[in-house]
Amino acid sequence: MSTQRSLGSGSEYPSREQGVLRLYSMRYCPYVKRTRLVLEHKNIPYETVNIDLTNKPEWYLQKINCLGLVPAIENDDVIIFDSVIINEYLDSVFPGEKLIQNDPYQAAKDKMVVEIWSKVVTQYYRIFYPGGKEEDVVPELLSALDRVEKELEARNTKFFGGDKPMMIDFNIWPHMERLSLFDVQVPGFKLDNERFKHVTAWIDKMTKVPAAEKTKLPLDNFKIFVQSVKNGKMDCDAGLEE
Ligand SMILES: N[C@@H](CCC(=O)N[C@@H](CS)C(=O)NCC(=O)O)C(=O)O
Repeated sequence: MSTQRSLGSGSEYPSREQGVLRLYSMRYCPYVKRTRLVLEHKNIPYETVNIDLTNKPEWYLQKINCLGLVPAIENDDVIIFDSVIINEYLDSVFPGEKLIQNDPYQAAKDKMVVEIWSKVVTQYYRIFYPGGKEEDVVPELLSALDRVEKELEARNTKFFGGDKPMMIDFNIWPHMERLSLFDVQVPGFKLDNERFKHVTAWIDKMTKVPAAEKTKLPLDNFKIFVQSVKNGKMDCDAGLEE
């Protein structure tokens, strides 16, 4: 089974079929999207159960993730939460080409770039939530992004991972996709493709990766979601028909 509308407090734990991997999600969560990208890219079949993060089901906190965050996955007796941990597990357990570099030093370098990227994400959230002032945040966000631009320039590759997208690309993409649509939050915002030459070229390439196309953020619904957050009451079902 797959739910669309999110489940909240008082709901029943949805019964499962053996052998079907379940993704616990919230339709607009960028961390969930990291895992969706890997599931899609590796062609791993899965079902989705959406969680109302404003009113979490008791069973979710008791059985799946005591921290109450999405994503989490459940596959028979396996329960894992946190996008990076889940993605590493999926990459090592499921067949197909590996998304994490074989060389431990290269794999560590990739994770360091995701760490550098996470400083951009921190600034992004300062403006995403009510009260964030763009004039304070945007300059800091852009200078954090300068460091990412430098990393990509130094690598001199099409994707962060090389000739094709790797785990590093999928772990960075969800928030970068939002940055490329940042004028939803900051009217008129556009990434300067001189200052961010390598990053903007990478964005162009990533939008054409099949897993990214398949999980593309639905812009109209995302706008409704952003507005609900700005109004102080996040609507996890934003854009769904009644
Ligand atoms: N480090 C976690 C972060 C996940 C996260 O922050 N998810 C948000 C939704 S985008 C969440 O579940 N928020 C619920 C809450 O904070 O209570 C990961 O990478 O999975």
